[in-house]
Parts: sequence; structure tokens; C-alpha cells
Amino acid sequence: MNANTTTKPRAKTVPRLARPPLHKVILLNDDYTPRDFVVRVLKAEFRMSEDQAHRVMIAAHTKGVCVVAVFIQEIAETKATRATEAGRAKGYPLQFTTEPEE
Ligand code: TYC
Repeated sequence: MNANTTTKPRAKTVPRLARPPLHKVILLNDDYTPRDFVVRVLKAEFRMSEDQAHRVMIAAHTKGVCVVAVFIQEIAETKATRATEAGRAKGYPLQFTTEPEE
């Protein structure tokens, strides 16, 4: 850097506009879908590890529902629909729903 070079001060904070509201994807328990199938769908559609997917499946199984992840509305709805459809394609009543995060 020579003596004539000036450095422009950099802003420390990037001003942010309002963040888009997030929506939860919720997994519902049922009595028929095999546990390993639920785990497989969670891994495929939500990119979870075996461990994470197993934990979420067990939580839904024992409590009735479990929040899988949060996304902007369009992504949440697309993923919930695809995951529900994966169960339906095999004749299972597996259900994923969405709701806005408070
Ligand atoms: N309750 C199912 C069974 O016992 C397994 C299951 C778990 C299904 C979680 C859905 O969201 C679910 N085979």
C-alpha cells in the first residue's frame, strides 16, 4: 500500500430488511407407518442424519407431533407435501403439516 492510498471505512453492520416469516414443518404420529419408513423420509426430504431422523421419529411417536424444521412458507409447504406424498405412494397415512412460527 503506498502513502496515497486511502482506505474506505467499512460499515460494521449490514442493514437488514424484515426477514420473511418462518413456517414449521410438523410430523404427526400415526399407528400404521413403519418407523424405518418415517426415518427414511426424514433423511431424504429434510437431509437429516440417521441419528437426527430417528430422534424426530421417536419424538413424534411418543408425543404425537414433532417439529421437523423451519423454512420460509413456500419451502415448508413443498417439503411437507412431498414427504406426505412419499408415504401416500406406499399406502401409509404418514402426515406432515405446516404452521407459521409465532
Ligand atoms: N407410530 C408408528 C408405529 O408405531 C411409527 C411412527 C412414528 C409413525 C412417527 C409416524 O410420525 C410418525 N409404527
